[in-house]
Amino acid sequence: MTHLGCSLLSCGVVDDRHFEMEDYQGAIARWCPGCGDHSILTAMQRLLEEEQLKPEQTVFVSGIGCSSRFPHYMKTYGFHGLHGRAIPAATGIKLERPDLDVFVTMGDGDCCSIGAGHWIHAIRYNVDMVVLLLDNNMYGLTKGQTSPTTPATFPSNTQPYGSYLEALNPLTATLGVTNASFVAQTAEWIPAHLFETLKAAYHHKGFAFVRILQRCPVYTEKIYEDAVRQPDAIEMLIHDDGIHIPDLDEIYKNQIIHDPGNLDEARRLAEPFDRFRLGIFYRNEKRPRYEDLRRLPVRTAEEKVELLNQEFDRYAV
Ligand SMILES: Cc1ncc(C[n+]2csc(CCOP(=O)(O)OP(=O)(O)O)c2C)c(N)n1
Repeated sequence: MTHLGCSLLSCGVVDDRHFEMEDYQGAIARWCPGCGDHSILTAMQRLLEEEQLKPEQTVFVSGIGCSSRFPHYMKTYGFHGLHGRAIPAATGIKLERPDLDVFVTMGDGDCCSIGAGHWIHAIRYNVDMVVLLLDNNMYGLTKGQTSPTTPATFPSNTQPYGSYLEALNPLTATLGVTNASFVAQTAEWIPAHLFETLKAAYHHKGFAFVRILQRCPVYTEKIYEDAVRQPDAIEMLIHDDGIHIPDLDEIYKNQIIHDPGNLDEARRLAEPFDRFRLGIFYRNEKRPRYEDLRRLPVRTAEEKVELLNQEFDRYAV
């Protein structure tokens, strides 16, 4: 850590810390070689460095899964909780400590299966946090069971003759929920796009949902194989209010101009299509946030203790 810029902490002490990328690096990641989670971790550490987020003011929250090991690999606060329960934990943290930057990482099983109820309601609550769906289309940690986002006919341990159902679409699902405020899709093998998407999500005030297409080299290698090799398999949504990286124009020639303020068009573009569409589908900063709407009386610590004691007295025998 070097000491460059200066800012005044609320207590009057000068905070002249400048954070380098290694200041955000936690334990050595134990993901498989070739796992897309490595690239997402690096992009996130780059983001924290660029934004100079204070490690003690930053929290990563996860459920259970390979992707949910994320908090261990960040040198910030972290909470590695229960399968499917990352969002309620993160919501509690943010409501109690609105001064913290809260990030959530979930796998597709974690978010779209066991955690689906929390996911849907959290979109409506629109509490300010960055929520990343690391979508490898399979239960990775438990070794290859069909998840809600497994493509139809793709084989797994639980459906060896191929997944019976059409995959759930996390983009249309999110965009369909009342009060959705930010929905984006990116891919971990396009680091520049991944980084810009994370940055846009971080700057959004509200529930910023990002689905990251993520390679699992063990169970779902085939799913994104063509898309990684053939830039033609990608279609970029570009706009002045969205993401446009001129350096990628030469590689990703399929582009569509999409205004992220247009919800109907966002829903249309999120429908299944023969290419993977990447970019910001929808962004609306005017959507109400639960933390701004809930009306809680401001009480001193003494008043809280007094109220607690009154409650205890009610149950005294
Ligand atoms: C209540 C509960 N049910 C089931 C499990 C077993 N389990 C652990 S991780 C996991 C799925 C992980 O898949 P995903 O969320 O897609 O994340 P990935 O490992 O692919 O990153 C399951 C079913 C558990 N830990 N807790």
